[in-house]
Amino acid sequence: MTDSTEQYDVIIIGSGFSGLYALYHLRDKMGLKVRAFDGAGGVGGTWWYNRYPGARVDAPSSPFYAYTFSKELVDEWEWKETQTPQAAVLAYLEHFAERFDLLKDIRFETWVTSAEYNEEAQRWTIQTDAGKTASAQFLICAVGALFVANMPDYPGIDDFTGECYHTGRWPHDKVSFAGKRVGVIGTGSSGIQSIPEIAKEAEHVTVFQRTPQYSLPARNRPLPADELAAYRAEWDELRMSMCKRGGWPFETKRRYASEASAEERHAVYEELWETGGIHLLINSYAGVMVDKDLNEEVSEFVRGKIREIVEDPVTAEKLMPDYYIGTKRMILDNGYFETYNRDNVSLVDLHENPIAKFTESSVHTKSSEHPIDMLVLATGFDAVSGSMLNLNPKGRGGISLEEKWGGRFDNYLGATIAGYPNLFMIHGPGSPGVFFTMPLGAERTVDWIANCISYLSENGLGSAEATQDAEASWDREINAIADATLYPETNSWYMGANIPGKPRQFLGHLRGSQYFDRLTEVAEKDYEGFVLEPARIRGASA
Ligand code: NA7
Repeated sequence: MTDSTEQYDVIIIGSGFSGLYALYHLRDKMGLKVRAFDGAGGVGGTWWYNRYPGARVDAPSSPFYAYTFSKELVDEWEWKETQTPQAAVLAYLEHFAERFDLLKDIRFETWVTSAEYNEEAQRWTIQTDAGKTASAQFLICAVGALFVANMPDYPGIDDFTGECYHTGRWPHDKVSFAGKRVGVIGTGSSGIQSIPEIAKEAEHVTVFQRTPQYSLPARNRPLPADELAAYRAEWDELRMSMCKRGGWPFETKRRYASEASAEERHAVYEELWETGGIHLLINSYAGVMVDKDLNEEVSEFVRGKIREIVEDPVTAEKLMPDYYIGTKRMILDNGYFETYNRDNVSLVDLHENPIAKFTESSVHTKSSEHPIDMLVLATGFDAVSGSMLNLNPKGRGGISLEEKWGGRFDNYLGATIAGYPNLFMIHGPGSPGVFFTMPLGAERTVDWIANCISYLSENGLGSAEATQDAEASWDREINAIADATLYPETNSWYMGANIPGKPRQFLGHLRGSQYFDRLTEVAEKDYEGFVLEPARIRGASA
């Protein structure tokens, strides 16, 4: 550490939903000295990067994918559609940052290149690619669950000389597809949202599909002013409901499949398909993610819909998913399956016809050549753990996270790691992050971190560090929840299965409401599962 080292109470990495709220809360509500860093050129996190055509929030509807803590903010922001488009989410976050005067405390276009814990000082020291060194008692990693792009490693892919874009790193300038032959690899949310938009403009779109997906109609529509007003009028109840229902604001129907005939169940599925959104999964019958027979019935219903929509039966069969619906991240679309009825869209099933290589201007599969002008990689992310490993902090004894997480992403409460005192993750492995409405989840996690920081300060403590025993019991706790469901049956990014060589481990906590109760319980038990060390240096505690 040098004299020029900037000193803070808290350093935050990232300025998406989580990082911005952390900066606001810790600085303005707690009076701490806080600095945030972000490699991006502006606020927004995932919404800054994912500018691909068709990018939208996909659950639950506006205005619930937004901050919930400030009624004034809820009242003043006008949401225009039920499924907010990327540009509108970004505009909202820019507004938030300006409204609360956050920009002056964020360093943009500044990557944190190292983060190291100093055991003596009980502080973190970070270095940036701008040559700055900064130190803080607490390090909050708001680095995003879906940030590190998964780049496929096909032979010759670097030889391709046409335009090439990953959906998670989309250019800021408008990309024109007009007159172009576009190849899209990947049919997750990003592929399924972007393919219909690209097809409207491109000369031809060839979709290279590794795994067929279930997708439900989003039924995006303008959000009428009176509907928004009704949400505002009942905001406190709706927020409470989100806290109780895993981030979902509305009452869900309590229906049991065993009490209905097959015809009655089918009628319910039809009604919820027409309603659109995620309703088919959460509002049909209890236990869809647990009961194999029920799940298979819902899965088959959706397969039937795909057969109905897609006119060419050969293409329809290639689009048929065969795993339990919902066990890969559920997708909401605006006309995805219908897109295959266009003359300018074709589908390559990579299971029967795998990609062999790329050349300057073509994709060669086992049995065909596809000349393309542009390649769109909708191939997803090294999800949840990848962004923490990208940061690769060094904890006690200089142990890097890469070493610690070589075989398993051990953590406590999805927010802390043994060996990494005073480091907090938001939406890390073991948290409900990607299973809960993320802005609300971020608020509640930050509130808990803030309370922990206050507790340390009030009690003359310098550090909090999870124990390895606490990590082991947390691992058992979250796996017991996941193992009681169908999620582990499927190769998904929830299981780390999309990245070659990544340890297989369920990467989240499936019961968000229960999770936040557990956080409260740990705090009420004076941070059970943590070793709390006295502050070594007078006044070191924030
Ligand atoms: P996803 O959901 O991980 O989807 C990535 C897609 O790319 C998926 O269809 C993958 O197939 C496919 N993929 C990945 N690697 C390859 C290679 N090497 N070859 C062919 N196909 C490949 O990422 P998204 O960006 O769509 O969505 C991420 C989240 O963002 C989403 O869940 C929402 O939360 C928002 P696979 O299914 O793995 O076989």
